[in-house]
Parts: sequence; C-alpha cells; structure tokens
Amino acid sequence: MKNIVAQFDIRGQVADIKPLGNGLINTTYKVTTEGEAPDYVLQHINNAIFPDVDMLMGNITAVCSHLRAKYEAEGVEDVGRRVLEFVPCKATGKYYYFDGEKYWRVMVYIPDTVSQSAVTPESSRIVGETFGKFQAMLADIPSQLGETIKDFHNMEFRLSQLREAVSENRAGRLAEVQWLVDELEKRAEDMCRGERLHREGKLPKRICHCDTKVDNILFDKAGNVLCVIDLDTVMPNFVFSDFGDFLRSAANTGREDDPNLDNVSFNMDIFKAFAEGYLKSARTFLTPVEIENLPYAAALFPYMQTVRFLADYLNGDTYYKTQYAEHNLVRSKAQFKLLQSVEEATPAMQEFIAGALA
Ligand code: GN1
Ligand code: MG
Repeated sequence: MKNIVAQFDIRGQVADIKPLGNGLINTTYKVTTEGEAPDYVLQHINNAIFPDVDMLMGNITAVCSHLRAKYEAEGVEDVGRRVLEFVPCKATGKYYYFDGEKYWRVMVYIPDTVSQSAVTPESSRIVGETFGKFQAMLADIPSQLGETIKDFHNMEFRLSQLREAVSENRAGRLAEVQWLVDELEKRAEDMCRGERLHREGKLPKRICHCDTKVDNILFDKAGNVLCVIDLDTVMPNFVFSDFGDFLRSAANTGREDDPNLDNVSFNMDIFKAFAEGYLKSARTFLTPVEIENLPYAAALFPYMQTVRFLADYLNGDTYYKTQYAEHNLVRSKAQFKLLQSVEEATPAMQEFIAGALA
C-alpha cells in the first residue's frame, strides 16, 4: 500500500497505514506521515459501483473547487477544514491512480473532528442550517455534474430492482421476507410521489449530496458541520435526499443495523431542530411543494433503504459489505421499524412545519 501512496504527490514520509471508518462501499485507510506534513486518507474506489471514475472525480473536484472559492470569497478562515482536498497522481496529474486492477485516490486528512456522537437537538439545528446553505452554495456551480450512479435515488427504479430480486429469488431467501415485501408494496405508490411530481413539472432537481448520513459528516467540537465527506454521489436530485437521509441516521434512536428493534424509533426533537435550521437557510429558495413534502422526505429514506437492503439480501449480498449472513436482513428490519415510527410522527411533523413557517 505504501507503493500506491507513493504514486501521489504527497508531502512527508509515510509512517503508517491503517483502516479508517465504516463505509459500506469504498475501503478507506488513514495514512500517517512523519513530522510536520499533513496526514492523508487513501481510498480504494469501488469501481463496480462507480464505473466511470473520470466522471466521478470530475464531479468531486468541481464541487470542491466551487465550495472552496465561495468560502474564500466569504473570508472563512479554516477553508482547509471545510472542503476536501484531493492529491493528484504524480505521473498523470489525475485525481486517481489505476494500478492495473484497482482505482485509488488520496485526500488530505482533516484532524481533530468529532463524529456522530455530536448529534443533539442543538447541533442538528446548526446542521440543518448548514445543509440549506450547502444546497444554496452549489446552486450556481458552472459545470454540469454527471449522474455517477444512474437513478441513484429514483424510488421507481429502486422498486423495480426489488421486484426483480423478488422474481429471481437468487439466494432462496424470499419466503422468510415475503411479509416485508408486502409491507413495502403497500406503500409503493405513495413513496413514488417525488418522481410523479417531477414528471408533472412540479418538483425541480438541485445539486444534492445524496448520502448525508451522519457518518459522512465531520463536526467541530461545538457541533458545527465542518465538512461533508463521501462526495461520490453528489448529483442533481430532489432536495428530499439530503433532508431525508440526514434524519434517517441522526433521528434514529438506534443503529442503522440495530438487531434490537426496541432501540429503533424516530426522534422528534432531532427532527424539529433540524427542520427549523434547514428552513431558516433554505426557505429563500424552496418552493411550496418542496416544503410541504419534507415529512414525505423523512419517510422516503428509511423506506428506500429498506427496499435497497432487502433487494441485496434477496440477491445474496452482492452490493453492501456485510459482517454476517443475515446482516442485510437485520438492516432491512431496522430501517422498516424506523419507517413505521416516522409514519406515526407524520401529523406532528406537518403541524411543526406549518408552525415554523407561520
Ligand atoms: C452507502 O458508502 P456509504 O457507506 O457512505 C450507500 C448509501 C446508503 C448507505 C447506507 C453508493 O453509503 O446510498 O444510504 O450506504 N452508498 C452507495 O448506510 O450506494
Ligand atoms: Mg461513508
């Protein structure tokens, strides 16, 4: 691995390389250097999921330089902690290295960050405000971003994948999960509301991050968002993506893969604080249709994630990394439990949003 790092234009001598984080798609390492030089993050890009690495890194570097320029123009002091900085490959100048088999990238490690334990109602309000601002900052990016995964958050497409997995039943696991398939089918039409509104010309796409789970956010000690990481899925989408996916992880009282469903429920205090912060900075550009459907967004993401985990379980675990045989099933059940709790909270969410705008 030292050999791979040596292909990139880094400063300092590599002292150590260790696994970092718990992403379900790419594999990540921390590269510690000796002395004053910064540390780095080395990542193996999952090329099966992101087939067009040129497009992928083109999107990411366009987003980072746009954000960097905006922060600099605003006079923000710690720009290096607010935007990821990728390191080019020495031989090609590209922001990835292909070793003949695998694709790799390197970015500067941002030290002294706090992760998800920092999510409280107070910090969620700040996060909401920051995301509203993040979407506003990316609204005028001059480059056309590509869809790094086609139809990534398209609910109709995700359902078609589940239906295919059900009809093929490749791993022979259908009988035990038929009840859950039925539950998902009951909600299918309502959950495809976003695509319908878009076809009717009532819902725009804006540049979104599309994976704003708490693990992908770096905070400072005061709970401010320093930086959103994992930019592979930044692409045009409905604003629901970033709103809904943050709540899916932050407002879950349990874990994404909690085997104890009693731990899993939707935390309304987090929702309220986050929605308030988000509306504060985003109401300047959100349309009434977008605002009215924010409770739908909160339900859509646990729903979509249940559909995706369950489809992967039926396919025999070919997409997400798993730690044990039933992992995708445990994840599916935990996300479904969260969805049920969100559904119960829907009238309260609607009332809260109406009140916040009054
Ligand atoms: C994946 O890479 P990671 O773990 O941050 C997935 C997301 C899911 C998430 C569920 C490219 O994100 O869409 O919401 O797992 N990313 C991709 O934890 O499929
Ligand atoms: Mg991640």
